[in-house]
Amino acid sequence: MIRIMQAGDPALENIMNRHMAGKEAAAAIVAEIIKTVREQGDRALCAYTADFDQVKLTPGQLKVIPEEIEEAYGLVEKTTLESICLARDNIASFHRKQLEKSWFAPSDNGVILGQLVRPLARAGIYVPGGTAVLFSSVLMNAIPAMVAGVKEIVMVTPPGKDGKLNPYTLVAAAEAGVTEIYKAGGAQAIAALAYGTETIKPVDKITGPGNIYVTLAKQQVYGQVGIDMLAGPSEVLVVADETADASYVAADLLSQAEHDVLASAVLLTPVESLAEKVREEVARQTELLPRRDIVTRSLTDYSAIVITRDLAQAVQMANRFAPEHLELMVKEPFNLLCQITNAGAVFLGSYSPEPVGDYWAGPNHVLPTGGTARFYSPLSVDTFIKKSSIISYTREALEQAGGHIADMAVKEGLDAHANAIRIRLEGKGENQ
Ligand code: HSO
Ligand code: ZN
Repeated sequence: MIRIMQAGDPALENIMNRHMAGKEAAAAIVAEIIKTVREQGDRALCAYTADFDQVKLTPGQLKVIPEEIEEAYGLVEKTTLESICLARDNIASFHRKQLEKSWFAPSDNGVILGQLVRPLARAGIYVPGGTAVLFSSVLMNAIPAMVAGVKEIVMVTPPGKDGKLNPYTLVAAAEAGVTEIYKAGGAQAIAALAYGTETIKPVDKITGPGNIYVTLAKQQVYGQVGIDMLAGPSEVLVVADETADASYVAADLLSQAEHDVLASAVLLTPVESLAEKVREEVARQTELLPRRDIVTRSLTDYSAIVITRDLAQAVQMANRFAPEHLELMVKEPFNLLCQITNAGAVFLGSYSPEPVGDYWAGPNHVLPTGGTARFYSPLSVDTFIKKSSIISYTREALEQAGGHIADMAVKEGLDAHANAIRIRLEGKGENQ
């Protein structure tokens, strides 16, 4: 069960240094899977699906057909379809605000500089199977791609034991603008997206969360394709003061603890009585949860209630932890926000529990984990665009700058570079 400790407790280091436990052994297995899919294509993909997912598919059955999507619509409750569509609209509207325009900056001497913004041509989205099918992640990956203008949005996800895909996943994909769906999961699906098989055309970038095998596969194919980030188990860190409701804090800690046995849920508070109450509440609420076995393990390993000297120390520790989700359950959350430097998403006040962000509000729920919020950002429209720099010089502008450029080139020992300037300015070109 969750422990209470003081801010200086050495056990905290283990939680601070959480990420990708068991990495080395899995990396070798993943490398082998990628190599085999590169060499054998669909045949390997189907063989791994038979092995890992216990589903026998022929290459012709990998791609989801329109009838399967129609069937899924028949299985999803009207109310849930409505929830999916409303969430989609919130997510789309938030992400539309992220769209960047191309720009051109002309100068007096005729020079035009600029930046062209273009969507990726083809994006691959990984959607995990596992103990809970998170169809909300389909929305969170596909919608930014659609808003960015990506024409081909390809989804891969492992089939269930019956060879079918989860109907909510299929409906969410259809509603979020996914254009192709394949029944494939694990490192083998990542390899297929990166290198292509007879059935799956390679993509430009792979996004989406996954287990350690999927994450390592993304790391290993990076360079061949782009990736969004290396997402690990979910985390929540709550900073709370005496105004926080212990039952809310406990519920929010549990909401992330139930994701994974490796998930991390941390409370930082200077208020000892709150710490005690939250511990009792966590114990009470855990008993009522269907996933209490998972919760109990994640609360024991990577979770803690930490008593800090004051709120300032809590903020300092939160910044070091760089959590995926940070909840500020304090009297003046916006004041504290000014001091936050590292967090995937920040939830302010008592009525912004983390699941509001998981499903609904609009910001993306694919967020940096394991302390990587120090340098990664949430998944966004930016993930699915790229930029080209624009440079247009006139003869006049080149005459002004040519001497400097040629000089720098010669000093680097690159005479051909200098010649590309001189040939234009010394009147030796064919057209002069
Ligand atoms: N909290 C997870 C996302 C999720 N939660 C999906 C529920 N469904 C990512 O950190
Ligand atoms: Zn969640």
